[in-house]
Amino acid sequence: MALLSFEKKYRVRGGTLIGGDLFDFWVGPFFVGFFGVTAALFAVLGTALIFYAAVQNGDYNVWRINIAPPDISYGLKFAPLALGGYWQLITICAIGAFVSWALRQVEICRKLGIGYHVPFAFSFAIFAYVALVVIRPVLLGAWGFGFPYGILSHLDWVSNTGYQFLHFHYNPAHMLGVTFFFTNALALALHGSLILSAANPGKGEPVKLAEHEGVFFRDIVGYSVGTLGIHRVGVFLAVSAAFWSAVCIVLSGPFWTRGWPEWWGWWYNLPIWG
Ligand code: 07D
Ligand code: 07D
Ligand code: U10
Repeated sequence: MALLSFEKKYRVRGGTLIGGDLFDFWVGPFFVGFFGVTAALFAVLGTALIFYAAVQNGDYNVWRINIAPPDISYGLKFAPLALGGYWQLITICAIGAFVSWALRQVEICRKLGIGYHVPFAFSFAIFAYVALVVIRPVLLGAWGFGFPYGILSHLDWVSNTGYQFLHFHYNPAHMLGVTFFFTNALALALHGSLILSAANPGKGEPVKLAEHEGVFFRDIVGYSVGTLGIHRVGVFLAVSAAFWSAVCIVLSGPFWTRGWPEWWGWWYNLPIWG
């Protein structure tokens, strides 16, 4: 079915999670929905707050923007706007926008009658963000442990936080996160190149299909995961990367306070060394 006539067929009311017919319509290509409205409101408000707070700080250069969380001394209380309150409001808007976006994906899946795989996967990114700005700060007892909002300043935070644990590469969950990110790139390189090699041949050559793709990998590594399987591998690798990242930062501080190299002491203490 051509895309446009298909759209006409599926663009009918129903399937919303909340509000019934309210906002159950499209604007141009976009489905609106209740969560489209909340996503837009949170995103516009959050972005406006970032720029307003930046101007209050006297930052007119986008690279220098730095909206810092409150000082640790405020604990888990609200801080005055200029002293971290903006960061707190922006965090609320960001979570509101990301969660609305995920729920809007759910509503569209329901309308289309497809699985919830996309919102499931996106929720891992949201989890990683919430781990950084809510879960870890709450466990440590102060919003001040969140990362500052700024292109360069958030890099300073990552570096400083890493060195507080002496050598962050020794964090075992960080190892898993990094390994999954790398494996994810490997899998996408294999998949992208394999599809192009078969489906986009030179001029005059016939297009090849799944059999060729599968046989290539059976010939070279003795196994093909299959055309559906490679997409399962992809989702698994990608969500695992975000999941172990979230774990690695929640462990750092709330559950492990010394340098990460020290964690590996259990290795030297194994009774097998005699
Ligand atoms: C390509 C999809 C498109 C998304 C883009 C990002 C904004 C921010 C904000 C003006 C892959 C849009 C950016 C809306 C504008 C202001 C105040 C996704 C793609 C193009 N980081 N990070 C970047 C965010 C964290 C780290 C770039 C966000 C953690 C390192 C961009 C978050 C840690 C490096 C950015 C977030 C961390 C970066 C490119 C949230 C651990 C880089 C991002 C909400 C995860 C790289 C100058 C990209 C860079 C970079 C955005 C969180 C580490 C500005 C929105 C605290 C080490 N981060 N980041 O392509 O060049 O993502 O930095 O959690 O080297 Mg970051
Ligand atoms: C948090 C982003 C969520 C985004 C959302 C959506 C918008 C809309 C709009 C485009 C998780 C945002 C959307 C804003 C945009 C439009 C229109 C993703 C998030 C919800 N590290 N490290 C990681 C590596 C070192 C340190 C993760 C590598 C050093 C700390 C990953 C190396 C030290 C933290 C990772 C390396 C150090 C991390 C990041 C190499 C510093 C974290 C990915 C090769 C001296 C962070 C949850 C991630 C983390 C994290 C990789 C080195 C410190 C596994 C490859 C040794 C403190 N590092 N790192 O989490 O786990 O994505 O965060 O050296 O906090 Mg590390
Ligand atoms: C394509 C395609 C298509 C097809 C296809 C294919 C592309 C058209 C037609 C072809 C595809 C395939 C054939 C499949 C390709 C496969 C991949 C790309 C990879 C898939 C990979 C997975 C599914 C799994 C990946 C798993 C990962 C990344 C995690 C594995 C983890 C590790 C190896 C550990 C690394 C981490 C370390 C070292 C840190 C260790 C820390 C911990 C584990 C935590 C705690 C630590 C310990 C307890 C460690 C203790 C350590 C000890 C005891 C040391 C001991 C040491 C010893 C040596 C004994 O397009 O369609 O169809 O077919």
